[in-house]
Amino acid sequence: MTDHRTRFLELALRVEALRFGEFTLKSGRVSPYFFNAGRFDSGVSLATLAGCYADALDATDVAFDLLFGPAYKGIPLASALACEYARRGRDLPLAFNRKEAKAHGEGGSLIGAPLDGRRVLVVDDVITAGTAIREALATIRGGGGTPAGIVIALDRQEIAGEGQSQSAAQAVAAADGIPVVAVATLSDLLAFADQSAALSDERSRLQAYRAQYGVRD
Ligand code: OMP
Repeated sequence: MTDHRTRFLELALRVEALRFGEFTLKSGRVSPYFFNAGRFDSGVSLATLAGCYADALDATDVAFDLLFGPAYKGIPLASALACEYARRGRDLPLAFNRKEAKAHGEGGSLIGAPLDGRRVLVVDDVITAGTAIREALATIRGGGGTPAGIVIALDRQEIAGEGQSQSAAQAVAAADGIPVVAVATLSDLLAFADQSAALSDERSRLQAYRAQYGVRD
């Protein structure tokens, strides 16, 4: 497993962004694990996470010239990634949205650098069925930007619905021609769990969940 995956999974477990138990997801599925990006709640944990995003992106040839963080959880993630790129010598424009459109002041739902004519990278936390990501793509197109890629911390590698063979991330990539880059996937988590005595109890529950809702990669 490449280094940024291991660093990310170790960090996520340490700050309890990755937890095991019984969780009802937005899709209604009951999952034996949950990823809560809100737990990256300090400067060091966010900066370390941003380094993992940047390393995952560096391993691809996705080209972009603006970072977009969808409200709410994408906002600190995209901001931290912009700071990480600045540290690496690249000053990227940054934008995000608010969920409630504002009629007064500057108005509208987009904040930050203008999206017009820009190749936009969506920076978000997790993909399950792809609903949140599709909303972000629509927001970017509505603002005149061209979605050029999506980066997430965790790809849960789940099919969007019954009878489908692609994961939600694969479906978005195929339908929109937009590459999805994940720092880590459920497969990576399973490989990590194989090497970790502390996660030995979780392994079979994760495998059973993947057998029901997941795709093979
Ligand atoms: P989809 O819109 O189905 O892709 O699910 C992504 C969203 O689900 C995230 O933006 C979260 O609101 C939430 N979520 C998590 O945060 N962590 C998980 O491990 C799973 C979910 C989820 O509900 O599927």
